[in-house]
Amino acid sequence: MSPRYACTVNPNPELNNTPELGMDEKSLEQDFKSYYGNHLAQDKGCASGHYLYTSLALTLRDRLFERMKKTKMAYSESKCKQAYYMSMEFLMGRAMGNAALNLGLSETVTKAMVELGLDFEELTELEHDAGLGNGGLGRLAACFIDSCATLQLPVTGYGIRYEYGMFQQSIENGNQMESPDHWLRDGNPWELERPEYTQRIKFGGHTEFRKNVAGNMSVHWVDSNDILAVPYDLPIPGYQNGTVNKLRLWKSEATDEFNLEDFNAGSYTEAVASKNAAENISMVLYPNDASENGKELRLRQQYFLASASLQDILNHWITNNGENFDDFAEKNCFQLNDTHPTVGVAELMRLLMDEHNMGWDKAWTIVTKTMAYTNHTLLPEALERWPVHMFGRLLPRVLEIIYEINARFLSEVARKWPGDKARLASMSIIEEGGQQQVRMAHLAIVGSFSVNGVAALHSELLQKGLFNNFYQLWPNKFNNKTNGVTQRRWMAWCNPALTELVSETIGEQWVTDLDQLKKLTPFANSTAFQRKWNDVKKANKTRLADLVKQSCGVTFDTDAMFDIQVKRIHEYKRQLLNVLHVIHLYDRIKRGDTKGIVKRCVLFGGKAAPGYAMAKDIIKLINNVANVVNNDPDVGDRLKVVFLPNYQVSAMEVICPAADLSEQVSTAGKEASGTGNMKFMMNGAVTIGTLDGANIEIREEAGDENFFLFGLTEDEVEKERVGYNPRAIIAKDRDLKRVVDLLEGGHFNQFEPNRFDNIINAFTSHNDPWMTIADFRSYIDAQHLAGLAYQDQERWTAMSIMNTATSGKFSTDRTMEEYNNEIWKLEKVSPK
Ligand code: 26W
Repeated sequence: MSPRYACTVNPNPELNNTPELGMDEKSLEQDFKSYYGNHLAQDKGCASGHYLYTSLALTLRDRLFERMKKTKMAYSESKCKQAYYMSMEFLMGRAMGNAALNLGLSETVTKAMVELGLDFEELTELEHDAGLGNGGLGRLAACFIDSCATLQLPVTGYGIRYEYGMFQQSIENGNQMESPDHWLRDGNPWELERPEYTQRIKFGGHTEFRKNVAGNMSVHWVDSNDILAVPYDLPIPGYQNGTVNKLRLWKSEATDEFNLEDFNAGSYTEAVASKNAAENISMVLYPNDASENGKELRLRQQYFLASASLQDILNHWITNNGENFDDFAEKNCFQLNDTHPTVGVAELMRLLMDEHNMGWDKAWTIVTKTMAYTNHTLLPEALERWPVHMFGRLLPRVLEIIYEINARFLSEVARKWPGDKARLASMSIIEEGGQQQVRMAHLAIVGSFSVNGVAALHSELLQKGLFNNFYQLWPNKFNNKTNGVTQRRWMAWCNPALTELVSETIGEQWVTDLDQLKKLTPFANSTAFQRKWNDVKKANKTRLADLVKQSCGVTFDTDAMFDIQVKRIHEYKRQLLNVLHVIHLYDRIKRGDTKGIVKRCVLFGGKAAPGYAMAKDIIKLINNVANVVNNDPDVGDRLKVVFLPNYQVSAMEVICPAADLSEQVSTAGKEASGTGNMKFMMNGAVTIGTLDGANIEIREEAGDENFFLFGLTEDEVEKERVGYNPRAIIAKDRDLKRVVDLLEGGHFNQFEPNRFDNIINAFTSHNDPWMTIADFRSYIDAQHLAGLAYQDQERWTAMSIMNTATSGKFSTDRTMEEYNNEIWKLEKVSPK
């Protein structure tokens, strides 16, 4: 407890008997008016949407915190085991619609707002997305904590309260422009600051070894520059079950004594200004997914998260148990979301040994019984490594501990494989040669009792490839947990029309038991049901078409097939392959070869890491191709192409209900899982995809006949690499040749000579890691089949229904049950 907020008076117990808040229309209306008129002091003047939105948010928030307190009480009274989801990213999106839905207030709020002359849906659209994540990994964390609350699992999220989230993207002359996302500018009504749980974090300085009177050695980390971590709590409501878990996000602040030296030297302003350095830590989310860049500030962020969260949990433990840690490992579990919070392995050792006087072996037992690691990528460029010299300068004591962990680990390896120097070097936590680096994935595996991948293929590849040595040493640590998404946000909230149709057909249980969707199977070929299904899809397509018109000025015909690829822009995801197909269609239409071509509206969306030049070139290419295609009268409405700017969670809520065809076209073996693929499937889109990530499991569930498969398998990709010759493939394929000729002839960059040379050089190179050209023919053929299937509306609708009906596996409710049964082993606790 921070001294600033120490209890100074004996509280009147009556204070804790807060009267229960009403859940009826009248109570909501009254509270809304009170927030609007009193708390926000609004009067007759202009009714700014901001105040209206805030009044409703505060009204709902009260009801969330009321339940959060009860949930916390239930956990502490039952003394249950708890798990902590540690993640540098929580891509929450908007909170209001989800809060109303999970509180069971959707209808009541809608009515109450009508009474006040307001529109609930309009109010929800005023909310700024909480974009505290890059993509899949961050959104997964958000879906996970939603499911944990719904399953009544005692799980807390720990993350960083970035002042600036994922950058805002706009498009100028076809190029991506970035601007800062100051999402907190208008305040965040969903958060509660808890300064009493402030933690102190050390950086820099050095270590000293001292002997105490008893002759025992102790280590002291001294002369450090400390900063403060102040927690902000966000309520995470379960679905209509009274449980509200919490997401605790840390903000960095300067300590008051920060730079006391400057202060004493008379540099008052400099001393105050140096607060900035401390506050920088939680200032901005790093916008790179899948490429580590070794920046010092990023390591500071990681340590800040790990240390603040672990101290918080230890303090809580000590409040209840004193300095007795005997049961700590039975009662606590940490799930590390990729290697980003992995410095926590060494930090927990440090806290237990240096701050709580524990010996190495006992501390190590606790660490290795409580830490579990999830890997989210096989791409070597995404595996985090930190230069040892930087690590040591920033976190001297933590580096010493890592060295000791490594020494003990390597002697275990040497016992198993005597004399195998090469293996020792490849498994070491410290990478030698050139500049020494700390390999965070190795630290995570050594320090954890569980290591999992995020889809069956991915987990298999981890064991066979990347982490094979570790798998040989500890086969039992390794397991798979196929990802999912929460159907509360990704169906019930974002697709109300489908929700109504599904619920009136099979009941409402699917909202908490997604396997129930199987019950739709018998309706797949019913004419009456198909008609209703198509009406829903049509209405959702109209909603998306409006958004496209408004943001891109392009008209989408809702009779056309909506063909959609939205995700981060990355070469391995092969937006380029999709563009080549678009150019192919354009070429055919121009030549009058339109047999079997279905009307298509192709939509792209996604952000490129600001430093990733090739990804930015791909955005430019999409826009240039779109420009040519959309303005060619010969093409007309046969083909439309747009790049929708600023793709984010709230945009996906409009996009996925409207999709007909879901593009999941990564090079096999490269996409760990994918989760957008699951959102599309749930909402009745049919996938065109490779045998990669969770696509494999999607196809297994949906059946081959409801999935458009193409491309090399992971094995084949690796074989084809040898002697790969894209130019030879191009020369032999007339369609492909014409596409490449158009590109090389500058057809899409008439006034920008050589603009796409880098792209052309990349996909025609013998060394193209993504093998785009190798999959072209097979992709074009699959696209053709998809087009034919779409023309047979009855067949297509049946496929669409079957995709939704078989999407049950891809609920994070299932994923969380598996994490819990096989890793966390928590008991479910419901509040009174
Ligand atoms: C060091 C920078 C950095 C940042 C983020 C490296 C790597 C990442 C993540 C691992 C990138 C990511 O979001 N991975 C995605 O995780 C999803 C959830 O498991 C998977 O569905 C995606 O396939 C995977 O790309």
